[in-house]
Amino acid sequence: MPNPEEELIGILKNSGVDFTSSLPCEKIKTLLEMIEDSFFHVPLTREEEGVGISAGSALAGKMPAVFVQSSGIGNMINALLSLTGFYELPLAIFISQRGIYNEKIAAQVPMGRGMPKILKGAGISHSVISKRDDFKVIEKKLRDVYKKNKIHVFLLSPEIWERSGSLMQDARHRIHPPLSPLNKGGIKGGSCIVHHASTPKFTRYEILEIVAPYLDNKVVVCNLGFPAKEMFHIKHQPSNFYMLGSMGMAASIGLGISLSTDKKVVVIDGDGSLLMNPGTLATAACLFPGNLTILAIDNSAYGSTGNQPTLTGTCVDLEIVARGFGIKDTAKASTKKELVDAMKDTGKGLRFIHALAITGNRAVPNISLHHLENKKQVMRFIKT
Ligand SMILES: Cc1ncc(C[n+]2csc(CCOP(=O)(O)OP(=O)(O)O)c2C)c(N)n1
Repeated sequence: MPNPEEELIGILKNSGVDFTSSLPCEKIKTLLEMIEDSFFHVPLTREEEGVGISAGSALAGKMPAVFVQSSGIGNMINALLSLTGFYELPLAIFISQRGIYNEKIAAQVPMGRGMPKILKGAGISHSVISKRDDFKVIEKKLRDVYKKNKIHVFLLSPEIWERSGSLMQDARHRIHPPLSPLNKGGIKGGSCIVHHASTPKFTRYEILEIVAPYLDNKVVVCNLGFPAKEMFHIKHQPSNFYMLGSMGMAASIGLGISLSTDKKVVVIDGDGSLLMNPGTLATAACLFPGNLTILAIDNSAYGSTGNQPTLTGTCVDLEIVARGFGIKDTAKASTKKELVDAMKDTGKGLRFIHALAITGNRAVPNISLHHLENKKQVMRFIKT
């Protein structure tokens, strides 16, 4: 008997799906690797982008399917209703539904559990796929999607993959370029390799250890996933704000804080997250807070969900992006000295530090501080 990932891919192929896109969720990392190997596939920077790209592909006669996690639906709704739905284009959306089964991240619960009601409110039809038996409905629904030009959401429970043991496997670490041979020259991934003067030596954890002494007495916004967990492990202080959800918002949260207090603010961001919301760099450049440092730890991967590559490994230089958006004080750092030199100047104006990292997460425990207690501590620090 094929494993559930193989079975699902077979169903998609039989149904004529020929254009896929995704943004990683840890619970479907094995499925995503297999999708990438089996179909034309676009790696996304934000889920909403997948709606636009899929609409374009459908306009060109393709049969698109997008794979995201439940929180990503929050990033898609407007485009889904005013583009895909409004123009009556087909789109199958496979959602890794969080917050319903063995969920370890409390921030996943509100969006994950709210999914059926949110979809109902938006007038988007959905099917609950909580076990393999439920796969039967997928083929029939896909027929409707592509024949009648409908949007249909499949809510996939993590239970499906856990039963097959695939959740236990660690995702292979893919080397760039991430684009599969099935993309047949449609995307020229290899033509825009970013060349950095020096190659990174440190993991995110090691970078955090180096910069930790420079975070004293500063508000530190820690990006969700491993950055927050590793920071908590290395140096917890009451002024650290640990994100548990809201991917892409780290720099925006830091900007909001820096515009509202004289305290120095450091944002620990990630390349995948910054690519999801790069416009916030323009807002920061324009408002020019005198106390904000954005430390972008660029491991060229969605490290927290299994090291799926991001486009900073092929096309994008985040320091140039920051400069292009108008941030003048930028630095690139891949050695200890470069990191320390860059961190010494934090708190003087608006600064963007592009720290190059190698992939790898440290096996640290979850954050033991309750998120409301975390908020209270940070607010107290800012107030004093
Ligand atoms: C809207 C949304 N989409 C996807 C996810 C799943 N997710 C959590 S952390 C993460 C990776 C973040 O990557 P990056 O910003 O590069 O930081 P790294 O983990 O590599 O340090 C992803 C994709 C999410 N939490 N929210």
